[in-house]
Amino acid sequence: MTTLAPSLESPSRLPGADPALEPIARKVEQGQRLSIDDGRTLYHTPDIWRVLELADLVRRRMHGDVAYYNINRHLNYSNVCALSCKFCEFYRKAGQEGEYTRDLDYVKEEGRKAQSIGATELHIVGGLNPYLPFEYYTDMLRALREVAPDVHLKAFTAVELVHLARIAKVYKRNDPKSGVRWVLQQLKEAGLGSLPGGGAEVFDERVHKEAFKTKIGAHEWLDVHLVAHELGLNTNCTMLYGHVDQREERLRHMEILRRSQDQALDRLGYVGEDSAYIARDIPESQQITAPVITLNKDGATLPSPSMSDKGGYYQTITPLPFFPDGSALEHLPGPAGLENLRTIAVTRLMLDNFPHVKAFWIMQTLPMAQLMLEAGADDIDGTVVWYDITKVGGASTHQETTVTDLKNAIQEAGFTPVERDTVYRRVTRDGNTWRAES
Ligand code: V47
Repeated sequence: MTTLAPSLESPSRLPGADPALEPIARKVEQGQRLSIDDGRTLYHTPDIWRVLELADLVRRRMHGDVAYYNINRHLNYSNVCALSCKFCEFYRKAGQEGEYTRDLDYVKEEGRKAQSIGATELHIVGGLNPYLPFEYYTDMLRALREVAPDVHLKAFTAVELVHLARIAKVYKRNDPKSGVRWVLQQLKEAGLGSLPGGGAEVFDERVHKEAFKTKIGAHEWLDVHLVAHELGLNTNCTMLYGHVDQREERLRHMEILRRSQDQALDRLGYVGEDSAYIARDIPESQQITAPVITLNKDGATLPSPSMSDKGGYYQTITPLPFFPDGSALEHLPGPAGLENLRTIAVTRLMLDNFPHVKAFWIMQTLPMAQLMLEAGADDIDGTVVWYDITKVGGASTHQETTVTDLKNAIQEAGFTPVERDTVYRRVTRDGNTWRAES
């Protein structure tokens, strides 16, 4: 595969070059923040190759020729869920065929396996199971800490954490953050290392009402991540797109996340530029007062390993393409290849203060994830092993790839594979024994 030349000196010579992209290219070259209007142009231009090329430029400026993978395992502890989100094929109701809830013995066995194969991370999520007590979650983390002391526990989406505050009876409608803070403190004490990025979907009232009405909305999702950041936990975020959402709504989702990251980086002492920045097209109630902090310039410092002691920011954005099979939105086609490529590129270009963009190979497929490394992504996630949320192309829950396949895919795309841990420290290993560079 040849590398798209990231030169901005001469505008793209490909047929169909769109002059509307050139002012955007200048901004990208200078590391300036792109507006939602720019995002619209990037999404609608027929010159998709130029969009990919620009995203590649930013990605190489931030990460050179490095592409990350990790050795991880996913653990879905229960698929019983009080919600019935229309895009979801994972959830079951209690008593329904296929429902499961893992007991502590099962969880411990998964932990032991992760520890013994030298995995650096367990990614743990489940449905909002109304029958499990709060102690189930703290016991699960403590048990895992015991049997898998070296494995980072990245667990529970914002949606689960609000549910946990409710079942622990600490959730207050007029002050949701205080209950979530208590929950996160308990979980952190029990061994929680960071939060995955699920449950964000698309931050938009219309989409919320149509596709996941009873789930927490943007405000609460963002509040949970804010509290996590205040407690020094790093978090990830996602964007589930290609169902009832419009591109316009995705761009607003990106803008909201970008401002939330400005706020997190500002708290950590990063120096920003424009303190009077107003996020256009975002309701007043969602405006955040924080300087604009971009990381996509030459010489900008990334929140890096040395920052991991001083965590509290978003590490990664993972755009997730919608898979209709088995969901209540099965009649929709879901996004196809070029839309997925373009969305990764637009995400890289808009989210100028996110260190990493992940092409989650499980949902993108490994061949597409390779292409995405040339279109803005710098991470393809890991070995995964068991994954129950989506089964792309009729896959079973067993969705495993080997380190050799991940490295080959990265190398074939022209990049240098680097194993990382959950907080993006480089990993060196001798078989199953590993060490993260500090
Ligand atoms: O929250 C549910 C999404 C998410 C479908 O943080 C669907 O590193 C597509 O969040 N089609 C779970 N997507 C996955 C997730 C994730 C994955 C990898 C890495 C990280 C990270 C996070 O999957 C859910 C929901 O948004 N989802 N159903 C579907 N039919």
